[in-house]
Amino acid sequence: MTSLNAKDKAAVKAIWAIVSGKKDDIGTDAVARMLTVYPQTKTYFSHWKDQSPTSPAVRKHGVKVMAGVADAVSKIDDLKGGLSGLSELHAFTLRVDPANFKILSHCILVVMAIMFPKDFTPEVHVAMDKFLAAVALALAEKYR
Ligand code: HNI
Repeated sequence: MTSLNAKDKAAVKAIWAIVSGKKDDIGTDAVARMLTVYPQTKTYFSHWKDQSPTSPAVRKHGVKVMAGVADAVSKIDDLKGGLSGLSELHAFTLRVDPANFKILSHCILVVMAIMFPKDFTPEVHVAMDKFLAAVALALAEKYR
């Protein structure tokens, strides 16, 4: 994976300043899309009463995930160190297959593009794609 350069980091921080006020909505829609488009991801949420896209559980989880992304933006210079606790949780407690990180990242990108069409330039797209890939890599760090 190509690592984030200074330009990418600046672009991520700039777009995050624009979208962060809507992060709960982005997360909700991204998780709803993940469960709809990639139904195999539902296996991790079998304990929810309601897995439908409009369920409160989906919003609750979308909010959690984007709080994690916000935290990652603040730790952009040391994602592996900064996200090690969250990586341990996903690896050992939740046992989430890391392939799913890529799936959710894709859904987050799609939702950002829909909600912020003017701001989601190709440069922003590249920077966010690289950032989310770096987050996914950091989250997968503790799996072995
Ligand atoms: Ni994830 C819990 C962040 C991807 C399944 N996840 C969390 C929490 C954060 C979080 C934060 C709450 C931790 C806590 O309670 O201390 N998750 C992230 C981030 C990504 C991600 C930043 C990727 C960008 N998680 C995924 C994926 C799946 C996933 C792709 C499965 C498809 N996560 C979970 C599950 C939980 C969870 C399951 C426990 C939540 C619950 O309530 O069941």
